[in-house]
Amino acid sequence: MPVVYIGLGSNLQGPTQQLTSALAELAAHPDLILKNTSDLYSSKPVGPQDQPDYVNAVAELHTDLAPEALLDVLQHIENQHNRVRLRHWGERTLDLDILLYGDNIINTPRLTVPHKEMYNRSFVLYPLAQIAPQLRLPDGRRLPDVLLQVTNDLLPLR
Ligand code: ROI
Repeated sequence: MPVVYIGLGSNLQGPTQQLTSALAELAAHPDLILKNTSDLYSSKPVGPQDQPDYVNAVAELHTDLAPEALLDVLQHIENQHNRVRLRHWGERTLDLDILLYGDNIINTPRLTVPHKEMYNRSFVLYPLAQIAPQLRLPDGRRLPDVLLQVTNDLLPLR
């Protein structure tokens, strides 16, 4: 069964609760096995600075769903959280991003995996490293080597 890593983020409408309930919904989904969850972290916004800090986490899922079927599930959960997106790189209620889907490299109109920005983002890489410290990425690099390029500016929340 493919191992999938999902990034979770929120900075509106009770971000901690948004992530906690999204994780419970992932765990309860019949087609997903929630294997592991990072801590929740507070992070400064990437993008416009006049928005609240984010809460971020990463989860490891196992699933037989194809990538776009998984995306449908994630978008359904986002929509149940009254997802609002006010501007590009702006505040949002809940973001669920497929970061990695096994070793697959996916480029379709709906989906780019590995997630385009993940290699630059501390709020993805450090929670990911917490649950998969020795992960090898689809391009062959090791996560600990990628981490050396990115400053850890996160604050653990629990
Ligand atoms: N910034 C942080 N810190 N965390 C996020 O999850 C996040 N998500 C986004 C943008 C707007 C790029 N900035 C973010 O989509």
